[in-house]
Amino acid sequence: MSQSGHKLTSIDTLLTEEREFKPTAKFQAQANANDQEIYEKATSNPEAFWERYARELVWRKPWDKVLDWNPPDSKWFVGGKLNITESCLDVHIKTDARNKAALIWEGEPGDKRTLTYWDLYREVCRFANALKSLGVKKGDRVALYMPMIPELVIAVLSCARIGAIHSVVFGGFSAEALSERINDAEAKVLITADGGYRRGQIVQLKHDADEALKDCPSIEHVVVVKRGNFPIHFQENRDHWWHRLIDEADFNCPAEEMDSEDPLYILYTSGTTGKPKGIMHTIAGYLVGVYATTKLVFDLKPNDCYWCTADIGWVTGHSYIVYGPLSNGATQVMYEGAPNWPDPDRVWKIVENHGVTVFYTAPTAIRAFMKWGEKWTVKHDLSSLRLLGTVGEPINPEAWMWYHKHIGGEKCPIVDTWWQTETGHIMIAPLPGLITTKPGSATQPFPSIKAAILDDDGNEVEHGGGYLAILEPWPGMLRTIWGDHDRYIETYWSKWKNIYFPGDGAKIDKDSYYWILGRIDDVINVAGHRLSTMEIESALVDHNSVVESAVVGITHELKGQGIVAFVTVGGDIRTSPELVDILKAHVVKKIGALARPEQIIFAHDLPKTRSGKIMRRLLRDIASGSVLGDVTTLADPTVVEELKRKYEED
Ligand code: 7RM
Repeated sequence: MSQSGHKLTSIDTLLTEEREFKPTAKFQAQANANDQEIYEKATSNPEAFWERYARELVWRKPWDKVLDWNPPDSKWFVGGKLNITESCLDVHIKTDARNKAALIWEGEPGDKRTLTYWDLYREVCRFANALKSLGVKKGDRVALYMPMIPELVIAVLSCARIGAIHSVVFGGFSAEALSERINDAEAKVLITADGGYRRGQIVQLKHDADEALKDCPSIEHVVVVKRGNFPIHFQENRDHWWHRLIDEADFNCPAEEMDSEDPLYILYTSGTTGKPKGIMHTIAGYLVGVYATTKLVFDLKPNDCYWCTADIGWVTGHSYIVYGPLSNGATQVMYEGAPNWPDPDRVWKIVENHGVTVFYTAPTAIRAFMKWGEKWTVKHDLSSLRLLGTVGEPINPEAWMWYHKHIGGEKCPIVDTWWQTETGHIMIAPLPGLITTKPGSATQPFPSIKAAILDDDGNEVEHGGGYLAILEPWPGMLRTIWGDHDRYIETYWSKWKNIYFPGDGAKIDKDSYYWILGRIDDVINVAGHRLSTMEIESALVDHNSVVESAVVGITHELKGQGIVAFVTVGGDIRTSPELVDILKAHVVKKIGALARPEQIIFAHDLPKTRSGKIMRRLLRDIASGSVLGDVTTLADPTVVEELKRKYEED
């Protein structure tokens, strides 16, 4: 049901984007996927498609059956035995990759470390033994609250090596958020650090962890990495220095044999309401999914230098920093700090210094780069780049074009990848050697993935907008919400029968391309028309003075809802009442009078989650004069306070 109470069938789509970018013959010739047949074959036999990639990985015992589908419960590679770290580490130290860089790490202050596959293997074995010495066993939960340092990758893999279930909690979360997650998973050990660096400041991880642990009875031990020289409180018997523990630990740690369907990790996602959901993934299907998507979508080759800018505290880091790239034997860059520290060209400096070839980031970061301006990108030689990716939100066509031109030098394919914490791996994205891209579209489902646009009754929308749906199971799908299988069924499987409901709106065009329109909860209803925030925002961003925008609906006497647009302008643009009129007219010109904003509010910044997604819910509260809802997941709480003040003045 919509906010105004009508029954909804579809979303009206207004914006049209005609630009197209074909893969070059040169790119196609070298691509990991360069035969269109891959799609047809995968559609006609999805299980055989995944099996092919499963065979490229390390198994102790092969599976008896690829899929056991008992809706909404799936089991993949049934009967298989493996340890995921053997596909990420052991396999590479037996090949030429043994002495190749696995992680090229840079700390925010400028310190650097490089770990080869051999180094990483040894460190993982040592720390796995250290965890064992603390009594951690197969099936135990271990919480991680760490900065983006190599020890975070090592700790994740060490858990997997001994069959413990990791639960990474983003280092920017509060003590309260940490304790809630530790308690839900009943974690036995917490791994943290004295601190980390962000914008030149010290993030007091151990201090916050101590706060959190006042209320966490399940925690028996805490391991602390010494990242800096930060004074911390140390509790004898409970707390252990990482470096002391590994000093005493053996370098040899045989991997625990696990079942395909044993849990690998829990990762919490905070929805708009209720407590965070512990999304649970199992081992084999997830591994096969991240391995194949990394190989085909990012087109990784042994000599690539890959960089995903996400934090490992988010699923993007789990799948496309830890398990996907390492199972592919990739060399990757990892960076600890802020993208604009000490200057807005830090990211481009890293790309140039390390010769990054494949770069994966979020639209929110791209819009920030746009705002900071090209003077920072032209300072660096970005010619090593050959493929770009985006994830996390719909990318506005103008941001896509900017990325294409100023970062990709008009020669790099862009892979816009739609997926979720729940899906585990990429679900809709172009294969860069095969698919013509269109700015703002995630293009086509990954081979074998069966997506559709449905209406409320589950009827397929053939052209136009509606709810995105996934019709068949896929290997990396979540298996449950930790401790709450009913909520799993209720949240994802009760909208239609045996069909997965991701909660996003999307439209499909004449070429069967998918355009993700954002979260269903954000859809605006103007005079009976359902408008996606994404299209109005993209119309605003299309104007050359605007770099970012968020639109929300507020109650309107006549129309049901009226549109309020929050707008951030480029670094050198002055705002004025004239600009308000110009922007309103621009939206009307781009998509029609229906989408004309009632109000435009200029904002320095928009409220975002710590992973960079715009929180329209809070803007709705501001625009409708309501009491602000939950602000605990905001990256910067001062942003809403300022906007609230500003809105009240306007
Ligand atoms: C990977 C990740 C999931 C939600 C998802 C969408 C949005 C993600 C795209 C996107 C448009 C994309 N996991 N989303 N990728 N929207 N185009 N390429 O972000 O669990 O944190 O978020 O993010 O709404 O449902 S997540």
